[in-house]
Amino acid sequence: QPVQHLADYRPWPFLLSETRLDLTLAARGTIVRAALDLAPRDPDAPSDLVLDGGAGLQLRALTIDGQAPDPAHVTRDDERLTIAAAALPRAPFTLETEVAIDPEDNTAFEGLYLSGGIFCTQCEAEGFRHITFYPDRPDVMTVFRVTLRSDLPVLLSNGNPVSDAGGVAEWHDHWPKPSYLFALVAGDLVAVSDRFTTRSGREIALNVWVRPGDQDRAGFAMESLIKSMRWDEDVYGREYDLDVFNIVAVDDFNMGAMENKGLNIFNSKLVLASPDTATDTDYERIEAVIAHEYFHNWTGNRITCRDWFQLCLKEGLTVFRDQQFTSDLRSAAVKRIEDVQTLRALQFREDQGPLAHPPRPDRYEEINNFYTATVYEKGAEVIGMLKRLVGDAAYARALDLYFARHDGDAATIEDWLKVFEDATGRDLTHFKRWYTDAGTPVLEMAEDWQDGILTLTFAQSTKPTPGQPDKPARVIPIAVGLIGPDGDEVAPTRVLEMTEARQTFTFEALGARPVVSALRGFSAPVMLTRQLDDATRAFLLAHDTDPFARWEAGRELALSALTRGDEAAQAYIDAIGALLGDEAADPAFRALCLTLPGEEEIATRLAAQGSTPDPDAIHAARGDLARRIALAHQDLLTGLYDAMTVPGAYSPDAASAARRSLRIAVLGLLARIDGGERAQILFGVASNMTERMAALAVLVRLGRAGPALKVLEAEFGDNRLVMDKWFAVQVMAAPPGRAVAVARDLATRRDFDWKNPNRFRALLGGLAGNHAGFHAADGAGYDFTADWLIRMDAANPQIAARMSTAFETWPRYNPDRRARARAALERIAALEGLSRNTREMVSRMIA
Ligand code: BAL
Ligand code: ZN
Repeated sequence: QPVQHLADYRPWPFLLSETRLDLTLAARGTIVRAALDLAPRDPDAPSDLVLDGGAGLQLRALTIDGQAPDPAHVTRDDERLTIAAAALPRAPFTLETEVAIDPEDNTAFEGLYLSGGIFCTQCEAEGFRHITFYPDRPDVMTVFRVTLRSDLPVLLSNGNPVSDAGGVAEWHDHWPKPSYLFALVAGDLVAVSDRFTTRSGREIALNVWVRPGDQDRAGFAMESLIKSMRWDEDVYGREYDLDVFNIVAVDDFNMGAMENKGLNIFNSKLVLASPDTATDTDYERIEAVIAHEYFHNWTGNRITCRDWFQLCLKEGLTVFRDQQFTSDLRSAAVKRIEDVQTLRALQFREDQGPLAHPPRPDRYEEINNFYTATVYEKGAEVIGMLKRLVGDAAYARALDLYFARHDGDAATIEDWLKVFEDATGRDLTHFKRWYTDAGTPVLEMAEDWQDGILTLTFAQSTKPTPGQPDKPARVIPIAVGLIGPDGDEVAPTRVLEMTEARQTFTFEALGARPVVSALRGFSAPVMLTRQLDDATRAFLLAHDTDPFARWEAGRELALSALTRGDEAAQAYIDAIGALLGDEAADPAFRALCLTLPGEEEIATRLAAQGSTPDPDAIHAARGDLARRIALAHQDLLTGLYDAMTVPGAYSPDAASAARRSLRIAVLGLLARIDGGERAQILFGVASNMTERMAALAVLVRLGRAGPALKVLEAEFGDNRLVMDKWFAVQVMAAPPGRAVAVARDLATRRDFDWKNPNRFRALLGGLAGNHAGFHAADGAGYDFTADWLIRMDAANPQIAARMSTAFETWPRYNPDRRARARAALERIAALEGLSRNTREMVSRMIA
């Protein structure tokens, strides 16, 4: 497949009014009969009928209106089937095909496959073409009628059930949809069921389908679904539109979950939770992803994407909506800080390296390589900026217009921006750069104070990214507040709208020089730099009324302590002391302030400043600073550790999770001076997985986790999700010098079922997450990872290609590491038969 270009988009030359599928399921030789009601878009301009579908489809029959076409008019290659225009009627016609496929051999988990005896599908982005010949593109939307034939007890597809008897089930989805939203599931499953009454009084049957025995871990997913349905009605006025909503958990899944119409399929780690097996983070993630997939019903399914370049139209908006949902249900302040941390860890990192691309790319070879932090998380940030610029009321009007105008459409970013223009009268031509330009702008702020007037001068610049050497200025909303010398706010938050490369804003009639609280709420995804002394940062950490800016002040102090030596470290340690004693602050907020920036984040910061990060030095500096904090505040920390116990039975609610998060942050610090005693005790007494895993991570870091690992394995050896954590923590928290050896050892275990994406990610993702371990000076981390990418690529190209991003930062390290990383990447690139997925990723990285 050649490079795809946005500029080459053309509508499909046929209209498709209905798709009928009839599948007789078998591990080998599943028979798929498809009937497509087609008509030429323009009967006077005959066109060949080109259908996607590759070598894996064994074609058994093909007819047009019941007649087999002349074989001379039918051609096939590795990716598609073409019927010449000469063989096609000028009027509406029905194309029928029959193919055989082998789900059992499908280790790529794209199309129809088997996961532990359950037949399931994953069709986004281009999986449907592995099931039958089809116009597998998102702008071809139609209604589906599906018949499933199997002895398995549960047979599910999209839409509403029509009948289910004697091993044959029929489903009808009357909402037109593209093929990527098709799904089927067949298996021995049981449901946790409930009902939801929509605001217009319609009764919806809800089911979360799991393996027999897992029902007691599916209740939280159901609660989350009901909350999501209510929230989308209350906040966006969006009601559910079928009679049933099914969620199915499967163990082998490339992504987190998938929003197929009325039949969401989930990675089991994002459905199953119980206090003894799942952490607070797991619970929060389950709640958010259940919501995310549910919200797609309107932002993604009812309004879909015209082509895959527009992926952020549905993903950015749906991430933005799930972030709002979590903010409303939990702590908005904590959620915002967590989202910024994720953005910086994944998206800023992506923007800084060879894989940088805009939220709406204009070329790709393999679309699966663009399910990225830039499309998802930055896509959401761009919507947050739009909302900030137009205001909440105008945002709500624009969204209502979007749903009214585009329901049933396959839409574009241009359509999206036009509804904002029409709803607000604004011209968003300049703003659109956020969608088309890659890279993270650096925003420099300078202050001037004279005669009661404060002048702020901002200058923005963005480094070149692949294919985009010039970076014109963008529209940047900069939320600013002013704090007086006594700590009181003297000016409420004002959103400055920067549109030029350099721009000045003034604040007048001020009594005394205030301290500027800038980029409040992280009002734009930029890197703010300003000359600020540590005392002023400490002042902001103590007094800023904006929680993000307050946390950010502490973050800057921490980074300064980690990169500038002793004096800066003392300023940070003192400021942390003040925060530890601030009992009015949310414990989760205090935990976020107390957790030092990760090693990867420190490396990203150093690289942005033009330095070469040294992974071992970063690891050592971070450990030293944590030890100094623990020594300086031993009494306060010990008091907090005892005070933050959560009495009673475990509950995953935000307030309880907040206390546990502070206790865990404190545990991590105290372990620097108590030799891991508290962690040892906590691991033994805790009955919830949150505290047990936190304790285990500490013990692994200290090299004394052997007995605890054995205990956990004995207890949960047959629980895949717990064992994934067990694999991951050993590699991620290992002392860097041991990380590769530990990973190598674990990879030889019988239960290292590497074809399972979760297990593979646990081990290889664990190593990639151990910054100094992955970047070991001898290149062992690179070599080990490359070996496994090569092996995985032959089985599951999507997973190999995504994991290859472990290498995306390689150009920022020293020449020796660069040479070793490059050699590992070149070894992959030289491989014959490498997938398109991994080839594209590796060649972009070494371009
Ligand atoms: N559409 C792929 C999975 C998700 O983003 O919801
Ligand atoms: Zn999504």
